Amino acid sequence: MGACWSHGIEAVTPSYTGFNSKNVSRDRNDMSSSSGKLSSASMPMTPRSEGEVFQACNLKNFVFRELKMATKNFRPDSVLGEGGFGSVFKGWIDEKTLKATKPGTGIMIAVKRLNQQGLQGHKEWLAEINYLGQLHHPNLVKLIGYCIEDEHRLLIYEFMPKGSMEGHLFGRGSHFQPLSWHLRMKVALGAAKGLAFLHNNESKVIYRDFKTSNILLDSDYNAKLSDFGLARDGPIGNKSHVSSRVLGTLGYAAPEYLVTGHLTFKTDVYSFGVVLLEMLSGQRSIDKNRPSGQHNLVQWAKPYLASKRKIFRVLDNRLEGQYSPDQAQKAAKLALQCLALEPRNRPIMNDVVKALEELQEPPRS
Ligand code: ACK
Repeated sequence: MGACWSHGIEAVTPSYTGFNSKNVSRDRNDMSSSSGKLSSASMPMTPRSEGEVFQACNLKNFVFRELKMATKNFRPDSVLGEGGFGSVFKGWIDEKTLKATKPGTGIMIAVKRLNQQGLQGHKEWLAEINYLGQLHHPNLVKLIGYCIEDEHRLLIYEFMPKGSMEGHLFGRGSHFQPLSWHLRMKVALGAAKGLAFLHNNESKVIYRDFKTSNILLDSDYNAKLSDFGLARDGPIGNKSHVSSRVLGTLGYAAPEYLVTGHLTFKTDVYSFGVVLLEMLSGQRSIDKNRPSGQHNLVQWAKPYLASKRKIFRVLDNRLEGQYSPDQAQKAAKLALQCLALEPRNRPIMNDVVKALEELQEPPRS
């Protein structure tokens, strides 16, 4: 979750992905890029006209009537979940022809349908097509197609059977068992690889909205980043940053970005640190229901992360016995590095990937 926020640098337009009541020069030495693909490598990803975006991506343009059929008329029992942008429905299509099939046959898809209030969110909808239509990597969710018809704006994705990391970390009830240490480290690594791929020299994209609700999980808990509505092309040449309106989700944004509006790859690294801390602690980054002094997880936890003896106060007690002191210390140290106030003191995502690869040992029996 998270809260709406904006910052007085520029006026903020509410959009489906940024602000809603539910949520707000590197070397080319990249191991994660090897398994990823960019359809049009040398082309800047934005800005583009709508026509250019549709042309550049190899996506199916769905007819609204067909999506209605595929989702049983967007019936409430087809709803997978709600986001600030609208609802996500499950549906069925034929694997080869991508035509809507009878529910229960073919392959499952997730259909994100934007709220139809004055086409709010069209820009983010287009950004998602622009980026996910061109960037392909095992740790980015696969966009299959889109639909634009009258006021309708929809996006069609591969179905992710385990939903979002947010649900697994913070979901209540018997449906959600607490995720083990091993699975948390696996998800952290997958998500880090996704970000490292975005940051690499060929993509050079800043994701800008890294949070647990944007990490989706397949049946094997492989993490895939979703929701590219706020993504931006990173700085090129000798530029250190891109300037932007401050958009994102409260509790995840880097402090210098909030103050200056300057976006860098290191702003994503900070958000990664917040998510890693949420995974280690099982606590939301912002929670007004915690005792005073603990509402902001990063502020509260940082002093403990820095102390070998005290990090256990931060770690999720549902994980007890699943990690060694050495693993706990390494993970806490990594989170602390990502959360460094000075962006240049944060690691690059390739180094985060390397550190997490060392934390992948299976659970002890
Ligand atoms: O945590 P969840 O079950 O997983 O609830 C949220 C909700 O929709 C709003 O984002 C779910 N969701 C989003 N995209 C997908 C997808 N591609 N496959 C399955 N569930 C999805 C997400």
